[in-house]
Amino acid sequence: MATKRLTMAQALISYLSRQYVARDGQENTFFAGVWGIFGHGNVAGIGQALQQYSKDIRYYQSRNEQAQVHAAVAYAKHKNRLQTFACTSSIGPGATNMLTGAALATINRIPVLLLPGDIFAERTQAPVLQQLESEHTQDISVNDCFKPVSRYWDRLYRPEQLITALPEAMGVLPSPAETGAVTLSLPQDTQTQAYDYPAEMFEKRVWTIPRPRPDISQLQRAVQWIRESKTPLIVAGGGVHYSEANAVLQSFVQKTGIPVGESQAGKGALPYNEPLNLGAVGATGTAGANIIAREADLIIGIGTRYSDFTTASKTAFQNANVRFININVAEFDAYKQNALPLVGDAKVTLEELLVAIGDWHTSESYQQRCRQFNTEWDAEVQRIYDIRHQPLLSQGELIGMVNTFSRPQDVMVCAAGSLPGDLHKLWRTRDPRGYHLEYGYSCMGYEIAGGMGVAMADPQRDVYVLVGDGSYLMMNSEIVTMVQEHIKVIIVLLDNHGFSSIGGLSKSVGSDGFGTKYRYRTDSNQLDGDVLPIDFAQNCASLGAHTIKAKTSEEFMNALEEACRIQGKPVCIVTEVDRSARGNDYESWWDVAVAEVSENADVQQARQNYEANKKKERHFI
Ligand SMILES: Cc1ncc(C[n+]2csc(CCOP(=O)(O)OP(=O)(O)O)c2C)c(N)n1
Ligand SMILES: [Mg+2]
Repeated sequence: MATKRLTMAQALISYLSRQYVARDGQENTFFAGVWGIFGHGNVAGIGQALQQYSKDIRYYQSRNEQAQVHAAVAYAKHKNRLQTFACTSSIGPGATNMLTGAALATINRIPVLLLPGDIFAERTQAPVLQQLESEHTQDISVNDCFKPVSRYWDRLYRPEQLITALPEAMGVLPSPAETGAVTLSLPQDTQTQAYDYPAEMFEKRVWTIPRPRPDISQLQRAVQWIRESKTPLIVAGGGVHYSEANAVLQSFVQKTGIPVGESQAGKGALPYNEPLNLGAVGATGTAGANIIAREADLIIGIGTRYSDFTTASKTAFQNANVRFININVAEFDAYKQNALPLVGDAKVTLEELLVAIGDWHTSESYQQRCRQFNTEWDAEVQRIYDIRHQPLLSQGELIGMVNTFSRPQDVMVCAAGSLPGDLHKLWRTRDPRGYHLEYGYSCMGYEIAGGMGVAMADPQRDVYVLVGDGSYLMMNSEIVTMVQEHIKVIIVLLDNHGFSSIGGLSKSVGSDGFGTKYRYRTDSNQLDGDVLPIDFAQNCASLGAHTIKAKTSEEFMNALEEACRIQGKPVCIVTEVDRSARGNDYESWWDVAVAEVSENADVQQARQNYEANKKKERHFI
């Protein structure tokens, strides 16, 4: 057997550069590169290997290990999971900085390979700098924290363990059903140890991504259920995008007359102006989608994991006889809501259903009602887009300006705060890739790093990152990486002096926005003084971004024009928005538990409302 003598890190990097995936006959490298920050836990191992193989696989330097995972995940999400990055870190804090990113990847079902450095396998030196010691075992490090947030986890004490670990990791990463974060924990000494690896390990390997089809008898039953239904509704989730099922979904909807509600991950499954697209469904849904969901006798979930936002905390589906059919490549999700599970790829399953269903369609009156909802909703969106709030802009009109200004193919990126709820309802998605919301983990700080990942994945499109002041402050450092890499995104920073979203939530639970404003502490010992003097424009300019301040709608539109002319570096438009000019909820509810006892009358009232709403929560057993 031919062998190649390499360090474990060299073997790993060399192997990664030769992994490909193929779907529908289209082939590409699976790893677009390796993100990393070096420390003593990876500089001599992975760092040396990356330098040696820099012609085969590109190294990218980030400012923060969490941010690099966000960038990788955003990249992979935009690529419909067909390509991602590996992320390397040192041991200790560098490694644990990636934990949040790992959880985000796994929750959103997005592939990313994490390579945290680990303490010496040899142990002679222990405790090393940044080592967490345990009195009970030496077989533990902070990297064990990755176990619950990874789909696959391993620690490689010996270089030859790579030979069996890597195929297992690759069995998970490109798998539509299994994917998420994969963590290979790499002790710093093991990374540098040499071994005679089998040469065939370094040959090009293509992993075919299957399109599994559902069980035929389940499919026939599903057809029967659909034919029996009078008021069915499709709930489109992220799986529609990942499977690239948009076109077949559109044919399915047009042929069967079944309307669609979209989850955050599923938004853009259909264009906003497809007549039977009711838009956002659930806690942040449109009136039409939520009314139809409430009455529907059949829900067809496609690629959705039924988060509480999608189901309005299990209150969205109130028809006593409602049944569920779930099309999902992951068995775990397919069985949710006590559904008839069609375990399979969304695209081919819809193709099969389309044939099997024949000429059946919903009644003209039902379709007419749904089309009416679509039209009425668009008028509501326009009303909000047209608001000219004084003296500060409202968030809704700002979303309207970005939407109207951007081209259909451009991408809007967001993750946390009050923006996601407004965007879910108000963003007119014209292209399946146009709406990028990380709402599985809704992680403050994802926005800018994520926007960079999307821009790297698709340089033909302009990327608009919509970010609140809170999220911006939590993680803005990848602006520097974009400057370094000549990457452009347009960051629209909405300054409302703190957490408008949680402030509103706090009010709704009777707590008056406590702790959610960016204000000075005063003699009353509360954070109720003047607003903090944060100069966001100077802040992003200091990192190297082209920065524009805008106050009025006219200034904001001019700023967008100016932003379009800038090339090869990030642009940041800083604008103040009115914290109190918030969007409405439409026919929906979200379960946030309220204090059962309190001396505060507002809390008592909130609790009463809470208990009344909670009665609508349903089990589907
Ligand atoms: C990492 C992280 N910490 C805390 C939260 C809880 N949280 C959700 S939104 C939010 C406030 C966001 O503030 P900002 O970005 O200014 O947006 P705004 O609410 O003002 O629209 C907080 C603290 C979160 N989603 N992510
Ligand atoms: Mg804010």
